Amino acid sequence: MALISPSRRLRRTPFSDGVEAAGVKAYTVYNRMLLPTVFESVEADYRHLKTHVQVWDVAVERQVELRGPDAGRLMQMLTPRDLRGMLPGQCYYVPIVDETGGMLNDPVALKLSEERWWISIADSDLLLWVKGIANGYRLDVLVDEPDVSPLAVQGPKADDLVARVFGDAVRDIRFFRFGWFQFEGRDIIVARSGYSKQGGFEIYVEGSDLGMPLWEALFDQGADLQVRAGCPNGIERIEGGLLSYGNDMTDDNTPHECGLGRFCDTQTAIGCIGRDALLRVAKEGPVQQIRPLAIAGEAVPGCDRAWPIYGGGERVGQVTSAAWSPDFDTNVAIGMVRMTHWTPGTMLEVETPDGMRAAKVQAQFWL
Ligand code: THG
Repeated sequence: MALISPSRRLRRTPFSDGVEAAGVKAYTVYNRMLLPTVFESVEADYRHLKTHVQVWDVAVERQVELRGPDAGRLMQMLTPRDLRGMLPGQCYYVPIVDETGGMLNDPVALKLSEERWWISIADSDLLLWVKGIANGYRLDVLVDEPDVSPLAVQGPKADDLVARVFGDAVRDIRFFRFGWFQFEGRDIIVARSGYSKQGGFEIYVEGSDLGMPLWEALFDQGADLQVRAGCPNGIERIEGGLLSYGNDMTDDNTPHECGLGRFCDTQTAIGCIGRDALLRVAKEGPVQQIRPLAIAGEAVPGCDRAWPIYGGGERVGQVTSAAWSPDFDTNVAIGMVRMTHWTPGTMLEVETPDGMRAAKVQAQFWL
């Protein structure tokens, strides 16, 4: 592919200087911002992530802030996950749906207080939908995108590295919880979360001026831990079944089709805008659903368009993400598969750019 021309519309991040100095080799665009995809090579980055610790510029995970007396009510209007039991200091993975039950985004929501929430979004313009709802319903809430940029620290040595910078108390943060920690005299949110299955943290850097000082501190403190710049890894996230909005699902899919039914409490999520639509589709059950697939043969090329899936000569779905897995010695893939062919063990055929390949529906993801 040709190069992408830089411009002001394609936003840099507070960490871009560090990412460039670390020798980034490729970017994608996410929320109109630069997201690194390769440093050494996708396979070398994968091995390093699973062995050591990496610092990821995930500033593309923009925050939609809700602030005001109606913040909690607005948050519940956006998602079919029941938020009544959610406490300040918790993170929830929340499907966001429109009035048809279609997925608009699959963010992580942070409850800072009863009247203040951050929605840490995937790649779609959620801010516009949320502003529209807030204004259309005349809610008493401010909705905007604050100057907050997440920096992820992922990998088996993440606890050691983050403890050196923020203190040993970070070791006590539980999964999908966060606390406030000091850096250079400023209060910063540190959460135990991140877009890998290797463990680690996400640091919500508030104020772009803090970006490079924090980046430098992590690299200064992590030299003997073999810390490197990294990024969400295209192999590891498929092994782990972490979905990618815009790739693995779009607004044409319901949360149930995406396998996110466990994050929907459609009966009790009173106020959710897509609730009636989801109650209807949940009763019937989905007719297609995301499945892990192992694709036979040599390493497949990058999946930059949906690859048709066939079963008994008929089209029964599509592969939306795929990569060669060194650890599992097969191509790992995510596909949307029709009900008639989604049972684990079912043999299918996938039309890849390199020709037809055999594929097998897996019982679960690899990590
Ligand atoms: N962290 C934060 N913001 C994000 C992402 C993130 N915004 C964009 C994107 N990632 C949103 N999508 C996801 C997808 C999966 C997860 C988080 C965000 C995730 N899933 C875990 C899993 O499936 O194992 C845990 C879910 C749970 O049990 O609650 O972490 O990564 N800040």
